[in-house]
Amino acid sequence: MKVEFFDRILIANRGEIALRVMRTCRAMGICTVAVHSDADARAPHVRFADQAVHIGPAPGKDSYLNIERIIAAAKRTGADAIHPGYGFLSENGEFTEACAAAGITFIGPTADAIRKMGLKNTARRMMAEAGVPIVPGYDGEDQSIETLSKNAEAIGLPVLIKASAGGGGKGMRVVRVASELEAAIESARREAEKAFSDPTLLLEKYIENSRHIEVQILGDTHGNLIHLFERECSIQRRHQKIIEESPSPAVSPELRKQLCEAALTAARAIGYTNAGTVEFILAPSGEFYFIEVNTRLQVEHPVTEMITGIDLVKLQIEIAGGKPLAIAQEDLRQTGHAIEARVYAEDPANNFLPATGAILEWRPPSVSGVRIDDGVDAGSEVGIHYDPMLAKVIARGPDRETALRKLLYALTRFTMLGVQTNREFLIRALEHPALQSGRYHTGFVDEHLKELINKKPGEDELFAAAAALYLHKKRQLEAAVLPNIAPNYRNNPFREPSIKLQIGAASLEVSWRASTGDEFVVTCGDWQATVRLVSFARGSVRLSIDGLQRSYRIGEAGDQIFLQRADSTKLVTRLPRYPSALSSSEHESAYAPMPGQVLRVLVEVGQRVSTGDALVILEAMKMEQTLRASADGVVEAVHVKQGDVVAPGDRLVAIAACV
Ligand code: MV4
Repeated sequence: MKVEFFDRILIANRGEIALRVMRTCRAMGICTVAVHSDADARAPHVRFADQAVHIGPAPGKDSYLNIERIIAAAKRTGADAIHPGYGFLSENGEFTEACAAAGITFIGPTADAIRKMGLKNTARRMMAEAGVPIVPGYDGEDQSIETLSKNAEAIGLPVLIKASAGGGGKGMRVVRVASELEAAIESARREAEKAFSDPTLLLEKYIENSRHIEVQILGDTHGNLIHLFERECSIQRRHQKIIEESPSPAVSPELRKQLCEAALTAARAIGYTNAGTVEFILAPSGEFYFIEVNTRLQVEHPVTEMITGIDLVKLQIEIAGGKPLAIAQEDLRQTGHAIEARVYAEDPANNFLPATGAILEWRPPSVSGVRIDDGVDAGSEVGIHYDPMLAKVIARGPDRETALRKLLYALTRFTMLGVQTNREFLIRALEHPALQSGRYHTGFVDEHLKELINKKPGEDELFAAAAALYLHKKRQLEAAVLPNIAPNYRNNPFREPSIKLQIGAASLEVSWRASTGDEFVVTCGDWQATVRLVSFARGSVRLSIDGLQRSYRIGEAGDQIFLQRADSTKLVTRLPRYPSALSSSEHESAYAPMPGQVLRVLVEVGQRVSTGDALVILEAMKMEQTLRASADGVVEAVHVKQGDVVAPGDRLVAIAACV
């Protein structure tokens, strides 16, 4: 028997989606080829693949976006098809054509479909013609300021200006007052030209408080077309989705029929093949409108897989191989409920600034009904070159409440240490009454931001106590095994041991007194508690603090100690117990850690300072940041004054040794 199907597929992507595609290839008995940049030589997707090809330096444009290198890698390894994942080259018509020219099958829609849907004005016109509801607006060729202004007035404010070639919110402007219209058009036009080399704009009535709902579609090359129901994606921040679910709490069976029918009409109008998504916005009135088509497998596709039991990647591969769809619309059911949360390396309290660093520990939990698609491992470096999404956690249940509870539980049990993530932010979002009720819209994150990032009071002391007792116990055990290692330890057995720690802007001194066995009386400022060390292992402690027993996972990197509890994570830094004064030739400086403005200068030249003393208060990323002395000494120079705007790395205060 001649096997005509693919023998080997190259995955032109990285991270979780490369792994996810490879798992299906493996299940189908198809060999996999990974590609990787310098930064990813030992990445999980590279290790999982049967073969891997190095394609260039870390920046995306030199590696994962380099069409020539990827085609060459496919030829070299004899891959007969390429799966692009999402992002990178997944919606690039030129790449699709380059695959065809090289005799390699592109697993996705045609170059024609990608190009037509990549231009929002073309897509809008096609949909209008096909009878799919579109938002009142203007998508004409005449781009003169007069015509655009006239049309904006006719549509009525508020108006949303969109870049035709746009994506990710680039070139988008909401205009609420007529006097700002012209300036907004000009600036959107400049941004579109710069980002997409295409200044074409379109105008739409801006729908306030809308929900973002999309329908998954699949078409084969034999004219069969199906939908796989909707996904609700309204929990986003700056066009980055965070939480997605299906079914949408806002969609009735009647509305679902209309949405899915509209999506099929859209797909038919394009002659769509392979997997795609038709996006709609749902107005508070219950009316819905087409906004765009995504011509790729989407990040949130597992939500659909969990409620339909369908492997979308398997069907993508079969469709690309020319097979007719093996399932009919009547065979598909939306069973139960699924919710996905995206774990990003970022700091929500710092304007969601991407976080970087080495992952010390990474332990996805095993919870029935919960799927975790991750792309990193302990030892992975999270850098600046790629998308900061580390993992997706997707939970399924017979109903929404069960799915939500399982997702929350999985997030509380997911150990991730070493790099700041949005884990706690996700937990708070999922616990929020507005999300739990299902009555939310795309303004959810902005509206509730304060509640979602607020720190719980009194937690620092608990974490400081956990860190201190962990270090104490570790030192004690090491001293018992190797008495030479800590010669100073217990140099005075009657003195109360203590340790200085920094958590955020606070420096805390934790001291403890052993009573019996592993029971301690711990003091930290005004806080005092009886703490029992229930168990101790490398990387974790279980403590009973005034009778409440909980586990803390712990990762150490030099003086930095990362601690994680079910619903909270802290970075604790060890400070020298007796801060050493600078020697006469040494200098220390405080530098601006990020762009900001000087709110207050707290020291003057000649003033003596001790380690940890506040020097300057900056307002950066809308937060106050206190910069502190890193050594004992004398202020030698103050380089800034109140109101100054500073850039990252600018020197603020210099400290010299005391003489
Ligand atoms: C809209 C809209 C309201 N009215 N169009 C289009 C691209 C997608 N990423 C967001 N899009 C929207 N298009 C009209 N006519 C609302 C959104 C939208 C949105 C807009 C601003 C800020 C956040 C948003 C989140 C989801 C959807």
